[in-house]
Amino acid sequence: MSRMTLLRKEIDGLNQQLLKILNKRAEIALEIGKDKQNHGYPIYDPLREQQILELIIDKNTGPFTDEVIIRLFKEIFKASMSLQIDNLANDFKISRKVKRENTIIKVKDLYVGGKAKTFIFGPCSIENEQQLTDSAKIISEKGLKFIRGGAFKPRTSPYDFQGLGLVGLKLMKKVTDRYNLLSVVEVMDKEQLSIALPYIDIIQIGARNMQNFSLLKAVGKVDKPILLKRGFSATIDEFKLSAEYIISEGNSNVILCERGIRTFENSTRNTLDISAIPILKSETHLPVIVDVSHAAGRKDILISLAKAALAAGSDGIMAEIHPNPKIALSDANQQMDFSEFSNFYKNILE
Ligand SMILES: [Mn+2]
Repeated sequence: MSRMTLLRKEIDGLNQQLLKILNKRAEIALEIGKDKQNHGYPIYDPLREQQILELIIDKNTGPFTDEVIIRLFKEIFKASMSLQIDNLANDFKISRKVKRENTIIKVKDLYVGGKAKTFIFGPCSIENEQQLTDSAKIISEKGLKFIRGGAFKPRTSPYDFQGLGLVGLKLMKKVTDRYNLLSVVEVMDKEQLSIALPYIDIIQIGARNMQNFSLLKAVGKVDKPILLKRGFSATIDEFKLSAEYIISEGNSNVILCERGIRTFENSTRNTLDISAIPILKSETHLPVIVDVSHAAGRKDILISLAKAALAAGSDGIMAEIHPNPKIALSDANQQMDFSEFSNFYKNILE
């Protein structure tokens, strides 16, 4: 055997040892990660890292320089830390690893997240009895069961229409009773939550409140399903953690709603993140639905977006409709009139 072959054999053997040692080290790091979580300590401990590096450098006799050794070990630390973080995330209550089967949410006699797709249509804001009744009527005529409508509106400007509040909630209750529908209504704070609870069926947490953690904790304590919208600047991981906030308080009936994120693109109001759908479906066990209206901010592409969302695995579609969008008090550009709505619904079912 040549000298080269022998040396290479030796390298192969050392690699095997390194591999074993690295994985042994990773296992211990995972144990430490668990302990840290149990005590509420942060995973990353810069002081400890500094001490480890000093110990190592102290023993370094080369030929690698201290700088190279530090770089190599920092890579090992980084890999261990992401392993610890991934491992802890697997223990989350929303995780598919904790619960393999889909969560199917029962809302009265209906199910969200089961075989049947969920369609939620309705006006952006509840404006008056006629507008809401007309909307409920067409929804009901199509055999649909959910209606959306805002009573408290999170408007970008304080001078825009802020919603009818309690009057709107009472209208919603009246209309859903009459047409046997279930309502989805947003609340923006704990006070609105307690006001709205007797009148509505599904509580919506809007994009702007996705990280309102005290509100998330509050809705985690109620026994009605929550439709949680993704914040327009929130990553998928942040979105998942917001759902975890709700579930960790006891309410496991959370519907995730992708509604577009803010990007440099301005042809649409937001950019619908189709990738979020299969990722959320595979990493969590929760139902995922897609709000195409707020993603697009325009009506002409809604059929394509809804079809794409359903093809990507969405459990349902939400969109805004209005008997006369031109005079709508909010989101006038993106709400479909009833003939557009009929065409939209017919097309997405194909
Ligand atoms: Mn709207």
